[in-house]
Amino acid sequence: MPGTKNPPLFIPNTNVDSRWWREATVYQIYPRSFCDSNGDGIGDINGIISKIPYLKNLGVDVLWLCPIYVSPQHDMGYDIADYKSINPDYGSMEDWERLRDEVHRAGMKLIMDLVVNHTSIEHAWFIESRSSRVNPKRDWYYWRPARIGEDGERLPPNNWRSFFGTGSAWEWDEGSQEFYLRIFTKEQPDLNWENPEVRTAVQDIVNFWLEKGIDGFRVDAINYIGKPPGFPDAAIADPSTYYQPAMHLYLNVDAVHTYLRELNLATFAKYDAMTVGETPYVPATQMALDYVHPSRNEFDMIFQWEHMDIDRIPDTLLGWKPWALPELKQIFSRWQTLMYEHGGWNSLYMENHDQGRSVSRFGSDRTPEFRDLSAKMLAMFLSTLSGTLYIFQGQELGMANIKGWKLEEYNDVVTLTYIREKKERRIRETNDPNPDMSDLLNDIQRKGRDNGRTPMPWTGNAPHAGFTTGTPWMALNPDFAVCNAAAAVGDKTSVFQFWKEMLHIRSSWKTLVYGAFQLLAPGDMRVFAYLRVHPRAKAAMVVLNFSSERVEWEVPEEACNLANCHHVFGNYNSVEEFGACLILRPWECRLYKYEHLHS
Ligand code: TEU
Ligand code: CA
Repeated sequence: MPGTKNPPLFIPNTNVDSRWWREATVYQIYPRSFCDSNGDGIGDINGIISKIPYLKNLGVDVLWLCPIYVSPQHDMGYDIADYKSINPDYGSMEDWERLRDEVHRAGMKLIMDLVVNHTSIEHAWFIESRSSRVNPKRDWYYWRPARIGEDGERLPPNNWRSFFGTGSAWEWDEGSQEFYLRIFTKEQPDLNWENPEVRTAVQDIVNFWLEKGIDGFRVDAINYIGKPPGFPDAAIADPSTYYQPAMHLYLNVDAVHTYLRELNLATFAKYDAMTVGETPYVPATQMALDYVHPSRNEFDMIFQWEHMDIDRIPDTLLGWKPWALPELKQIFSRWQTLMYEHGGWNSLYMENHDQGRSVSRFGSDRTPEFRDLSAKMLAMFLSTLSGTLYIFQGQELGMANIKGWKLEEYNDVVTLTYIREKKERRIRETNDPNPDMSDLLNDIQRKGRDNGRTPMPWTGNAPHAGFTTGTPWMALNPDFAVCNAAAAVGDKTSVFQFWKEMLHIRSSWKTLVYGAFQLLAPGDMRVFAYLRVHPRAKAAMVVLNFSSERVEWEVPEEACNLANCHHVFGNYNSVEEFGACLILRPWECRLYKYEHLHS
């Protein structure tokens, strides 16, 4: 190691193999809001096909479609009524096959969303199941008799709270006089995975799509599929209500791993498919490795949630709380290190259809200039970490959260539930039938799921930003005149072009995808900086100013001693010579390369 007195920084992990998805960048499409081809106001498959050149130009490798199956859309397609048919809103199976072929012809892959913790209440399985207590499919879902309270009143089988609010996780069925479990909305009954017939039916769906030539799955809410034996009551954490948070009881139970291995061996393992499991409430410990370690045969990677929950008040749906940069650094450092040291694999994301826009949460949307700079800074952040990279539609434009909507304009079921429950409580407490609720806007503007779901702004000078020639199913983010794809593609200095360049740099620099991660200056409140080191490729240093201020940053000794450090890319034009102290401008990001340093 020339030019340094330090010992090797890392013992490199030689365990990971070279599967195609490791170096891939996945682009997540929310089909309803992507591109409408026939003027009905709803994005569709043909619209996606028309944008393949745009996606190819950006440089992504895999497209992930949020659910496009038949669904009554109580939770926007995450309530599936028929897993093997396309919702007519989006097109036909022939359209989908054409999409698959066009994506493959363009040299990209296609993955789909698999939602099997629950079905829709309109799924044939559930219709049968609820039809009578002796129906052969009764046991495909969780049915339980009522519990009788002290005053003879009918109570749900236990005190679990729904994940989507503060009410019960159980729903009473008048017809068959029992409760069914539904962790999410009442239109999303949980499947009973204890029943082997259910597991076989799920395997059949997965193989159906793999046989059709898809390249993998994002698997929804998958750590919810095992339920604790006996459905014990949750301890009382919130004395103000009967229903209690019960995630610690129903998430990550042992049986989940048995079911996942069985599923994997019967399906994914037989194809060269990639899998990413969505798993809220999994910490960076052995628990995470249990899902992703290659020796486990469960998933290739998971979506961990710790950074997404950093600004959420625990046990609230959308309650916002301030966060500090050192905490974010620790979260990423833990995940990067855990996977590197144990041969697991990370997924890298800061946005999806359930989240506010990253530039508004982790950067700044206060001025157009800051938005632009901080969106680029966040792009450099994500694309210089180890793992498979995910970009959510619009993130490549630096789209920000919606400003200026009134409470009544929000659509999403989580937001509506949040408002309704707060309102009911306020009415009870104040006796005012029409209490002022406008204070909730602060939380919703920051964390509401609608922020990620507004239609894609394709151009600044057509009605509805060129998303549709009709009436869009959901209003657009009002800022589309300044933030749209046509403007971004045509401007060399845009966020889009910055992403494109970062993906290009990443694709030819193994250190960024595979290297070890070493956090620098962990306590610094404004600068997030780290080294990336690989045994056979050049090392990198990334320096990110997570603030609107000018910062004089002393380069820590372990990064200073390394030889021949030079600037590769950043979001400002001119950058001073590398030295012991760097002057960082607001939201500045810099990527450095060490010419002679391997580990
Ligand atoms: O999300 C799972 C999940 O845990 C979410 O409930 C998340 O915590 C919430 O959206 C935060 O506001 C998946 C899907 O991504 C989501 O769109 C679905 O609503 C949910 O599953 C139910 O299928
Ligand atoms: Ca349409």
